[in-house]
Amino acid sequence: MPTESVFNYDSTKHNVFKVNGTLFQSCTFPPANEALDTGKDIIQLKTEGRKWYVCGVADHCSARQMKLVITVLGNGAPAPSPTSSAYSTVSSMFGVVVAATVAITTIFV
Ligand SMILES: [Cu+2]
Repeated sequence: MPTESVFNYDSTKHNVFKVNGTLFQSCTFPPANEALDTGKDIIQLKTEGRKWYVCGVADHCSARQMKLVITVLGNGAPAPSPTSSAYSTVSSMFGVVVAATVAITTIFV
């Protein structure tokens, strides 16, 4: 069941790091060479559970809450975490489209 998330953003202004929950909370980034920076990054959501993503540019993560949690459900369908405080804030910066097998859902519009 192919499920993927597409991050659309201005690659001159932002990037995307996949991080764990601890790094997410503290806005700590992996090495720069692990950044996704094409402006249209496709991320495979193959395992269930929470996935954390942050922008590693300047203080976007800490100051602008440019961070995102995606919760992949057991049936393979991704769902945005409704409890994420980043939800509405990230929305204006990252345009994220999650394409599932049966539906294309736009979150963070
Ligand atoms: Cu950013």
